[in-house]
Amino acid sequence: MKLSVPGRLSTAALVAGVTVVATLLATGPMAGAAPARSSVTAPLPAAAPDIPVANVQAHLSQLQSIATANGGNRAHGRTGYQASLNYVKGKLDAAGFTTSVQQFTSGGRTGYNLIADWPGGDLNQVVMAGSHLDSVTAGAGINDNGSGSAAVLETALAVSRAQLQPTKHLRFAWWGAEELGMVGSRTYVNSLSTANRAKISGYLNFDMIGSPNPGYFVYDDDPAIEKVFKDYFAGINISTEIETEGDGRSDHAPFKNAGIPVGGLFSGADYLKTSAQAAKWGGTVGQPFDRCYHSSCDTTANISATALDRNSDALAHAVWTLSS
Ligand code: DTR
Ligand code: CA
Ligand code: ZN
Ligand code: ZN
Repeated sequence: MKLSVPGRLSTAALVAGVTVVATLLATGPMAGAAPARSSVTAPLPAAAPDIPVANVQAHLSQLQSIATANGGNRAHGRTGYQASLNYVKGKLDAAGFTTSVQQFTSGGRTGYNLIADWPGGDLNQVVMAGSHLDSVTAGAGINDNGSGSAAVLETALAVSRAQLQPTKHLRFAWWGAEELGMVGSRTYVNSLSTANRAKISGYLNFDMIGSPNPGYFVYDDDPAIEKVFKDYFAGINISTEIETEGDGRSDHAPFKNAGIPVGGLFSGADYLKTSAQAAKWGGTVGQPFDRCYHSSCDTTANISATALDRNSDALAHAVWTLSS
């Protein structure tokens, strides 16, 4: 359960507050006394809201239905990927985001990235959160990577519900053709001018965050971003480990190679959970974190709702914190 924290005070409210205090001092019993220091201090950065895991799971159900209706997958260059992108884009357009679709070709097929900007914030300081939307051809790709895509989508929708006014500019992304070698994210980074790359203060990646036999792994590429995630999990008494198997294995790699600070979360793939890990996280020793990795059984049944919930809330916390 997260405490509800009032959102950021608007400037008008702040001015009104100062005006009221000033008026009371000028006319009340304190009149003529040395002016008191303003009792209004700068508002604390608003705390992120709880991300309803039921909402995230509803997105996963939609992605599952899309795969089922499109040959069983949501892979690059197939109709299931296009339908997945249309679903996510429709939610974002309705929520007030400025969306754009970036087209590219890979393996003789056309691929697409979806970029969604939240209007406002300093365009010279852009905080990005992203995930790959494509699956492998073997299946629906619900944990890999519907989980990351749905959590990033629901966090973006939470930004809209809150009408967040962050100091920095927020941009969200859903990448195509990650499974072919981070093709979509590399296309995006390569398309940026040097000046526009420099404006990205951080990129947060979420690829497999609902594994059924979950671990809680935090990317250690940038210490400041890593600390935001580790502090969050410490606050809910969940141990974390440094993510060690993924260097270069997901969409943060092109950003890191361009010198952009990166971070992210991962709940594990085909590696086996050790007894030490099971002692702190529960689950099954000697089994993969996700036994359906890149398989047809990567369906909505292949998700730990607890891991999905915790990682979605950590994602929102990082977005709110790093953009404040
Ligand atoms: N390459 C990702 C899965 C993956 C494997 N190891 C890591 C580490 C960090 C993030 C992702 C991954 C995929 O198959 O999509
Ligand atoms: Ca939650
Ligand atoms: Zn994969
Ligand atoms: Zn993946």
